[in-house]
Formats: sequence, C-alpha cells, structure tokens
Amino acid sequence: MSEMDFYVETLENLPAVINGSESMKERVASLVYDFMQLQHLYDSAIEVVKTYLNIIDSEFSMKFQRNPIHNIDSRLKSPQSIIGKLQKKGLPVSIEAAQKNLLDIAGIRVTCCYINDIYAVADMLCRRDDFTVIKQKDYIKKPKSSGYRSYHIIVNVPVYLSTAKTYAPVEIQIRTIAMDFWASLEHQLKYKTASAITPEISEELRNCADKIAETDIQMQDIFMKIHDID
Ligand code: 0O2
Repeated sequence: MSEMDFYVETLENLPAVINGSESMKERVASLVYDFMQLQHLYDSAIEVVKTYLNIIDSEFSMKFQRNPIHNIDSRLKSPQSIIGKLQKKGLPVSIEAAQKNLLDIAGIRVTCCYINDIYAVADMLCRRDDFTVIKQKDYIKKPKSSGYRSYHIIVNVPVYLSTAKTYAPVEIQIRTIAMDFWASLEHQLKYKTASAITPEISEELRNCADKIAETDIQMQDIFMKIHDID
C-alpha cells in the first residue's frame, strides 16, 4: 500500500480524526503534515541524544584511550506503527494521543562493551540537567522472564526549533554486545517463527541468556584485572 493510500484508508476508517467538513484531499494533506511535524520533532530529539552520546564516547576515548560505546542505532516509529499501537491500546488516533501516550516513538539502542559501561552511560544521561528522566527499568538486575537483559531509560529531551523550544521523549535501550547478540536473535526467532516457540524452546532461550550473562560478568572481571581496578 502506498503512503497516500494508507492515510486515505486511515481517515476513511476514522472519520473523527479531523474535522468532517473538510474534503478528503484536505484531510489527507493535514494528516500528512501533522505526521511530518511529529517525525521531525522526534527525529531531532534522537539527534540531540546521539550527539551527546558521541561526545561522551569521544571524551572517554581522549581521557582513557578506550570507547565505552560499541555502537549506536536509532529508529523512528512509522505512522502505520504509531496508529496501530494507538488502536491496540484503545486510544484515539490523533497526534496528541500519540505524544501523550507513546513513549517509544523515538528509540535509540546503545551497545556497550562492558556491563559497567552501561551504568556509566545511563548515569551520564540522567545527570544532564536539561534531560528529564520519565522512566527507568533495569532489566539487567531484574531480567525479564524471557531472559531479556538491557537497561531502559526514557528521557524527555529539549529540541530547539526555529521559533520555540519543545520536548520529545526518547527511549534509550543500553546493553552489552553480548546482551544485544541474544536479544537480536531471540527477536528474530520469535518474530519469524512465533508458532514454533514452545515452552521448552523458551526455557532453552532463557538458559542461553543466563550463560551469556555469566560470560558478560567474566569479561567484566577480566577487564578489571587487566586494568588493575578493584
Ligand atoms: P521495538 O521494535 O523493539 O521497539 P511498559 O509496560 O510500556 O512500561 P513495555 O512497552 O512492555 O513496557 O516496554 P519494555 O518491556 O520495557 O520494553 C519494550 C522493548 O524492549 C521492546 O520493544 C523490545 O525492543 C525490548 N524487549 C522487551 N522484552 C524483550 C524480550 O523478551 N526480547 C527481546 N528481544 N526484546 C525485548 P518492542 O515494542 O517490542 O518493539
């Protein structure tokens, strides 16, 4: 389906989205423009966070000759997926409802080398006085029942536009390379072959996550020994 067809279909199914007296053409144009504005705002918020992460990584490299961050990835939820999530949650399909209720429209995934790096990066994000922490979840200390491990933070980020300062939330998932290896494969397996995931397979995946977590701790210990850190 083309993007235009998607907007037309959305409006046809949701007549209350925009004032009913407007023509379909006007309504589509208005919805497209609203989404463009939303995406620009959240994309800019991603850039603000990524710039900061790159700055702290290069500062570490300059001061300590190593990079705590291995990789930074980002993604913006598509209009289709935003509308789908609003409908799934039984919320009105509007830009306002999306901004108020969906905190993962803008997402950043930071892959770190060691477990301690995750907490260092999280701490630096929390200490920025212009970022407001909305939510924090430590799935490393308390892994999910699937075995998933990662540190999640949602921060409200200021974005300076041409005429105003505005804010947008960004979900940041921070994990080690090892945690990322597990999460990526587990996601792929569950997404592509969901029906084949029996309780036994889930248990196996959880065991893999636990083994990987042990290795992560061992690698952290080796790092500490080599660098003579207690
Ligand atoms: P995508 O495409 O990755 O963004 P809430 O109840 O709203 O506070 P919610 O929404 O369940 O909590 O968020 P949670 O569980 O803190 O984090 C959701 C995201 O974490 C997921 O995003 C995944 O990216 C990741 N995640 C959580 N659990 C697992 C898991 O068991 N396996 C893997 N591989 N990833 C996980 P989305 O929305 O699934 O999609």
